[in-house]
Amino acid sequence: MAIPKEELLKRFAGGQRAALSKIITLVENHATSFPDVLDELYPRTGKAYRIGITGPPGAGKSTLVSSLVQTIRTTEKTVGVIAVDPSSPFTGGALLGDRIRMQDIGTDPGVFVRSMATRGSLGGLAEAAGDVADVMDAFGKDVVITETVGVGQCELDIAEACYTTVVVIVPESGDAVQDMKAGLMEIADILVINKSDRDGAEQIARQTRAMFELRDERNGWDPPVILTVAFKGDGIPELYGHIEKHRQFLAESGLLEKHRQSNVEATIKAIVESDLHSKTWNEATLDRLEALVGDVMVGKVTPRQASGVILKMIEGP
Ligand SMILES: Nc1nc2c(ncn2[C@@H]2O[C@H](COP(=O)(O)OP(=O)(O)OP(=O)(O)O)[C@@H](O)[C@H]2O)c(=O)[nH]1
Ligand SMILES: [Mg+2]
Repeated sequence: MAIPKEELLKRFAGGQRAALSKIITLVENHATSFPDVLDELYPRTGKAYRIGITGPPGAGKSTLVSSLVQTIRTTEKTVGVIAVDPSSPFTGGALLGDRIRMQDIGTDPGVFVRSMATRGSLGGLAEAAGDVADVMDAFGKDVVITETVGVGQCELDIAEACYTTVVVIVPESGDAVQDMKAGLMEIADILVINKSDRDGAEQIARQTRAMFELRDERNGWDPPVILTVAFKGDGIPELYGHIEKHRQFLAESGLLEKHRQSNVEATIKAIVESDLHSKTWNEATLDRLEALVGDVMVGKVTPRQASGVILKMIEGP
């Protein structure tokens, strides 16, 4: 690392954006210093309110986030944004493009935006997204918004690790509502029908409200359904109002504390699992694996017997 860790942490504590950016990179790349750095920062986390925004590709999530950030900024709160594996670049049209309303957030010192690509073998995407959110939290962001494309379980998990999950769909999903992946609807604390300047928005709103009425209330919270036109900012203050209401609901019912606890549990498990994984596969076990594959192929051992051999190697004598 070019800058010594102590100096980097000092700059981070002093509110320097470059240090924030650098630490996120360390964390993302699993640099050797990253567990230390995260441990140093951990006591400073726990203050940021975490909002997850998820939905199908191209639903207008980034545009909505830009607009939401502007609404939040009118309250002087600072915001961190994490865009996980966006199919279109967050810093492109939606953020800095020709939409006058969107222009400010890219240069606003109270806003920090970071895109994260899918991680290869370095560890779980969910774990990394959680770590980056922790870093922004420790930096002092009042709100951290994570945008994920809600198509995979991992992305849904990331969204649900946030305190308030906003699911964004579009009128075109209308016919698909019945067989809409249950997962997406299940995790919604707030449902947004974006692009409601298009036909069918009211209809899908009615359908989804009916769906929500049929199912059991989630711990006493009824997910509101809101119509928005993200690039005009229509419906965004209303959305923020519902996010605040949900936050209040969680705090007063004690569910926020429970949510935090289950996030801590998930984090500990994820670290244990990823450490076990990296301890398992070293040069010796990988060599043995290759040999065992051959043995299985010629019928000398079964896959289960082969895995027993590997497990014995790890457990030691
Ligand atoms: N008509 C209409 N178009 C919108 C609205 N909101 C966003 N869009 C457009 O939809 C397109 C996709 O917007 P994005 O904000 O990039 O969508 P996204 O969901 O973040 O996309 P991915 O991150 O790639 O999944 C852009 O061309 C936006 O300008 C809206 O309310 N109405
Ligand atoms: Mg996006």
